[in-house]
Amino acid sequence: MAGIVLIGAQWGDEGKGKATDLIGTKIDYVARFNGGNNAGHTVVVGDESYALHLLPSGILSPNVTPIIGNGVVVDPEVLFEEIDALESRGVDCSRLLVSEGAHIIAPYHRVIDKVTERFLGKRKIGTTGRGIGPTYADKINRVGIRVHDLFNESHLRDKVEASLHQKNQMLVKLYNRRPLEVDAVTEELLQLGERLRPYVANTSLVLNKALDEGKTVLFEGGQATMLDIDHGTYPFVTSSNPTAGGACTGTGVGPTKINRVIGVAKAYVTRVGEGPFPTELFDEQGEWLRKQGHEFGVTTGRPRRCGWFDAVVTRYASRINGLTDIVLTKLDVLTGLKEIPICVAYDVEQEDGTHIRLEDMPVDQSQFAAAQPVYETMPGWDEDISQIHSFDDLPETTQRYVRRLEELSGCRISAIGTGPQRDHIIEIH
Ligand code: 2SA
Ligand code: GDP
Ligand code: MG
Repeated sequence: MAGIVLIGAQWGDEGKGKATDLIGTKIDYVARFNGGNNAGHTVVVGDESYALHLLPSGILSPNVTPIIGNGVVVDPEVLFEEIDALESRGVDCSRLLVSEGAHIIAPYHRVIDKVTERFLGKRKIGTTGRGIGPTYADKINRVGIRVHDLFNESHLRDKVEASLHQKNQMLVKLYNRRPLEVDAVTEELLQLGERLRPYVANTSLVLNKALDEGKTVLFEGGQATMLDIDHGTYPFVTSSNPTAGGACTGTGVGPTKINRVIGVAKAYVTRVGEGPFPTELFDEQGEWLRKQGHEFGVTTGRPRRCGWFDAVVTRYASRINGLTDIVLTKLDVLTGLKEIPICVAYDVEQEDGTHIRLEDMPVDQSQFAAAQPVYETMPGWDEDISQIHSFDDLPETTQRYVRRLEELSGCRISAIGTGPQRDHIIEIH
């Protein structure tokens, strides 16, 4: 039995898609457990680059069964578009299984997401606009629509009515928009359900059986630790649990079935959307990282905010997720820097003017927003590391940088990404 959880250790876009696919060659199932098509994974296979949003990365490996778990929010239109696009490139998607219990993103969730952001004004979250927050809000409010609801017309109509009741009042009174029609929405959802039907399964049962039979399951997180609704930089977070615990609730698999938790961290940090980011660079060095690392959103194309590696964040991610390993990606992007700063702690000015040094992530977000990074500086390297396949062959200064990050993060670094290709990875034994 092997349950492996793979999550983002920072603010997302750490290169989880690549790491998933790398492990994907040795595994039987890849299950997504949180988020929806707000995620964006770029997976490069040979000369082909695939941008995946809702589908698990394992879809690209023919021997893997890809699963969309109950914790995911599914926009069926986006799912079909993604399936069609992959199938037109020769990727077989027929193995896909979608949980009966996953919640559906309906067109009105996308509208509410965008309207809410507009009304929040300068307090906006910087969402992807994909309807993620409003769909999870319906789930928690107990007026959500789940995949299995799409197969029973009268039942579905009742649920749509309950779900639209509140929203129509809000849309009409608050936002001066037209109310949504129960019949039209029900009809649209029924049609989407027909196409979804062949993929639908009791995925908790499938996964538990597989684990009991000794198969290997990779639980693939979308977004990342610092975007977690409970443990992230609230309210500048997504609406799900991208942390390791989410793998259990989001698939219906118990924690005793998880053996390994891998956190993916970039050798620097990026963030998309609003919210505090202590090591953010606003100067030409930030611009340089964005250019070297091609840091633009896979889903929205937004430029990503860039900054130096923050060891307080990865130390926190190690704790919150119980990490067993870190995969450190994009180390090659730092090539050419004379010196590389690493944030080892935060300096926070108190109301009375005194300063405190924080080694651990504060829960109080006003403290986090005021945190100034305390840097330690390591020497850089000039050599091209993308063709190196063994840790011992890396330049001395590169090895020292990695070892220091490992020490500060409190978790073993078991692999390093040295380029965007699938084989640009060094495993450290
Ligand atoms: P949402 O849409 O409700 O989940 O947005 C809430 C916050 O979560 C952030 N978020 C992300 N951050 C990084 N990467 C994400 N996926 C895409 C990618 C992003 C893109 O892989 O590049 O293309 O823009 C992702 N998804 C959600 C979001 O920025 C908000 O801060
Ligand atoms: P995810 O959301 O965590 O799956 O990451 P994204 O796919 O959004 O962003 C990561 C980007 O980095 C992708 O374009 C990957 O191809 C690329 N990438 C991953 N690992 C490496 C690496 O080690 N070096 C370089 N240069 N690029 C990488
Ligand atoms: Mg991404």
